[in-house]
Amino acid sequence: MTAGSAAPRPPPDAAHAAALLREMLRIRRFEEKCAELYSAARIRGFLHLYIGEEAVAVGVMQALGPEDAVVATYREHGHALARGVPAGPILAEMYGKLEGCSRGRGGSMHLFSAKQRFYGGNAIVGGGLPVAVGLALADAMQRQPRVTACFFGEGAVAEGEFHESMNLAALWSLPVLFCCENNLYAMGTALALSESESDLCLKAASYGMPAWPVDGMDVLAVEEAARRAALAVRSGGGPVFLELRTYRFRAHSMFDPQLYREKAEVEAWKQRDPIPALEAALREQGLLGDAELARLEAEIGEEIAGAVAFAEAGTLEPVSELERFVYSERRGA
Ligand SMILES: Cc1ncc(C[n+]2csc(CCOP(=O)(O)OP(=O)(O)O)c2C)c(N)n1
Ligand SMILES: [Mg+2]
Repeated sequence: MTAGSAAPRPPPDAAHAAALLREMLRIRRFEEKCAELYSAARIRGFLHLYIGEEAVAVGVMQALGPEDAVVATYREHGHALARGVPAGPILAEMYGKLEGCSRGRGGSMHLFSAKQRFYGGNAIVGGGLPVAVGLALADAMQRQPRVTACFFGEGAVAEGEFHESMNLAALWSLPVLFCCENNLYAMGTALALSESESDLCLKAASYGMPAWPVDGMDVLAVEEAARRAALAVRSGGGPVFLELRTYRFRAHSMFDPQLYREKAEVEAWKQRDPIPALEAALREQGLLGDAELARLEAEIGEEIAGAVAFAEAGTLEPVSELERFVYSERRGA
């Protein structure tokens, strides 16, 4: 797969397109700050950045309502933000603080928020798929017209859990929207080097499920496909598989010399960066100017500064609490 052409399409609705731009920029600036805080050793452990892939999470979230559920991977800061988990508790989680959305016990890879029906943050490759199928089974049994959106990387297709989950979801016609983020690499392994069949939609089709490839660098295309897919899933048509073709601009994690890909390839994909592409489309239509963009950046900067202050001011769990949650607690105790 090549980076393809950079041809931003005219936005259909200016206010909505501006909201999409804002969401993608929030994620980009938030993660740039995370990288900085990681270098300063304020954040420790693993950190996987989503930079370059923002259009996928932002586009898909447009098709979901608060009643729906989201399951993601360890590269999930953008999904959590776009789903409405506040930036402060996300950052506090990365700091290992009690005020974090998982009480500081999960870190970057285990963001969780029941209020937003955000079920992780799953560090095990493919581990989120059976969780999503279980959530969808519960919804189907309760006859709730809900959708569970399950994000995972193309590396997950090598896992047994992927096949088991796809099979059961299709067999039982469960309301899962499978969102495969195909960024071409699983750590340093290119898809074509690990799969005998690298057409991911064909794999999904083998389970009898509708499957479409989508330009994951075009937020409007992602939203359109996700809306169509979510409608089909919600109306009882069973699962749908989207292959979202995207690219991560940064390393796999903070430790990765990136010897497995050419700099020219990275540069070619950066030409398709979804944020400047949408900015350019809005500018071309006279819907965005320097002043609006500066205001947007200032608002986002303020939100992020607030999140940093929140995380910095947070507390570390006392050692006496460390054994809590090893076993479930009696309710009301
Ligand atoms: C079951 C399992 N095997 C191996 C790993 C180590 N590992 C972490 S990330 C990763 C690559 C996954 O790539 P992909 O699914 O394409 O997601 P991406 O990182 O590209 O978003 C691997 C092999 C793991 N976390 N879980
Ligand atoms: Mg990948």
